[in-house]
Amino acid sequence: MTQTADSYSAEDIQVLEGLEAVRKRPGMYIGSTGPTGLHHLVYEVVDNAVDEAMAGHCTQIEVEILEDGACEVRDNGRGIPVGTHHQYENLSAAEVVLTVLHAGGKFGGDGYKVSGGLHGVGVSVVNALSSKVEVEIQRDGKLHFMSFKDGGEPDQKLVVTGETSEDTTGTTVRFWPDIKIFKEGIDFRANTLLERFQMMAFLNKGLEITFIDNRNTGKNKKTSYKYDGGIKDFVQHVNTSKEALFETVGFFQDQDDEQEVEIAFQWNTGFNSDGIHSFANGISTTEGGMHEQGFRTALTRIVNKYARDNGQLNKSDDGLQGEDIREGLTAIISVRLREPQFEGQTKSKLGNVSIKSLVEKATGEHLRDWLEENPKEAKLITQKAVQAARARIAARTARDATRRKSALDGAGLPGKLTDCSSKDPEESELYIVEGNSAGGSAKDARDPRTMAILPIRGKILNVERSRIDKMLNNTEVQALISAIGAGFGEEFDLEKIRYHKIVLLADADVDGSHIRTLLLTFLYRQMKELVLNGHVYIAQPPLFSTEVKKSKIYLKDEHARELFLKENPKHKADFGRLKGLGEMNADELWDTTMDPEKRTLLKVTVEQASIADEVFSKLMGEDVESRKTFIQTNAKDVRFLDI
Ligand code: 0RA
Repeated sequence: MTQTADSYSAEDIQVLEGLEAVRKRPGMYIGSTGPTGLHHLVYEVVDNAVDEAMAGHCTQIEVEILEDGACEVRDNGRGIPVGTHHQYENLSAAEVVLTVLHAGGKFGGDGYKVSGGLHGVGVSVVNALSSKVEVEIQRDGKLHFMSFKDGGEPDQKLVVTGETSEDTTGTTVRFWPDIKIFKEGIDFRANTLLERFQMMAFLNKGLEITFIDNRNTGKNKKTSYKYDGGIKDFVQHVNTSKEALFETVGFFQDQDDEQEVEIAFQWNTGFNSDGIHSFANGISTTEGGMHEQGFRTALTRIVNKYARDNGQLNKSDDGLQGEDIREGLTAIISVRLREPQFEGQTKSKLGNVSIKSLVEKATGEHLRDWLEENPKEAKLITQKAVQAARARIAARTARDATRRKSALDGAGLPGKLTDCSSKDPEESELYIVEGNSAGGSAKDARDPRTMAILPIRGKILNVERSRIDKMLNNTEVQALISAIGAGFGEEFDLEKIRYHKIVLLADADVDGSHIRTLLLTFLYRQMKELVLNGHVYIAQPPLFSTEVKKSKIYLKDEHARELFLKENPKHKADFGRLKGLGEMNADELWDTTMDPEKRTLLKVTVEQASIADEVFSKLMGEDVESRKTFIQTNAKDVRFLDI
């Protein structure tokens, strides 16, 4: 017999009021009701399954996007408990997990090995923000089912629907995000999800996460991640498209009563000195924090000591600086702790002081031992750091020269820049335009009050493959730095940016996309905060043009062309494919691409900095083959872009 929810008890009502609060202010629980918030729903359910894995009860998680756009998450964990809940006599524990805020998986009390962090809001939040939720539980030799509708109203109370073997356990949660809440759309983006699942698989050694996309766009596409080497594999992955300085990936771990740390590291021959990626309870800490500080401090001390003890630094030599030692370093720091404090602008900086001492002590001891045990690698590391120190000193000279030079250029602005008249960065936009002729049109087209134009000629220098001293000699790079006005590298100061929107405007062809990636790489490597804080955009010039009654009209993309054909079935005139921005005059460029009322700009976001790191290296690094393959297979889909 099935029991239907035909009468509400006082408890039911209380529960529904809780979920109603979530529907009233979704932002408070999932950050936003845009794409980011939408994807949080998936993470929330998957995080619960990962908790099961961390507690040693789950080895496989499968996420499937169904044809109708629903998301299904299956795991082989213990299954959500099905018995009566001790506090709510009218409800099963499973119903409590799905309908009571913060009831999550947290009533097990498994010490600090429970996650939480940003996404620990509970599956009930997913229920509150979905138009329908179905849950299947395998536990105690039985199959159970329950469902909810309209943001958590019980549709079908928990019932036994069949039998299963005693030792088969697991949970399936299927949910349909509510379009009334996610007004911008309820379309999951496969790459966003994949990046996160891959990261989770790296951070949870041996856990297999499979993603299946059954929508038209990705018909039955299946991707699995499973890493038996955990974060050692993560380091290897980030370094795939770089040239490793040596084969070995170093690894150590340590813990005290309250917290634990794992670190994997390897150097590559590149020049990037922020290849440290850190995580706390499986959440990416892009702004760093105490765990990173502890690691950096110990790293600098230990490598300096090793270099002195082994004669690579003489008594009279200056010490190696942290950045010298970090040049070419890829390291993953993963910590787990009881109550992570997330601070900073994007709440992605770990504030717990206690973790600093653990990481510093662990790195001090284990890295010292590792260097002693791996003398060949240790020598390569110290030699590279010594060279980096020399380059740093050369760069300082070059930088001073750049500063003097820009001081001579009037207000320090590059001659090629056509600035806007507004001095308010918040409303000011910098268009970086490929080529002088397109630059000319953009200049005529712009709103001179708020839009500045900087034409960039040819290919700017590939920053992934040159040290900073060489980069600074490049005039295009100099112009970019001084136009934006906030410095670069470690000295970059977000407060000083002269424009809140930096818009890349390049042709929709292969050359254009190359330029765009070069610019993105430059901005990501040298002005990371600009990217992380959402100031970088990509303009979308139309792809097609056609004529209607002798007047030219432009169509944004294939979709727009199809729509147009549907509405104008008699249209037989050709569709020209626009090759360059130069084909449009100033009015057309304004109408189609720059007018804030009509344009679409893609905001560049980096979902997972560590994965982006690998992608950038693939695009820009030493390994020509992997770059070619990547550009060929991803030419149209610029990754880590979100609208
Ligand atoms: C509450 C308690 C326990 C597990 C879970 C919830 C749980 C929740 C989800 C959500 C998706 N998959 C899940 N798997 C488990 C602990 C179970 C026990 O103590 O036996």
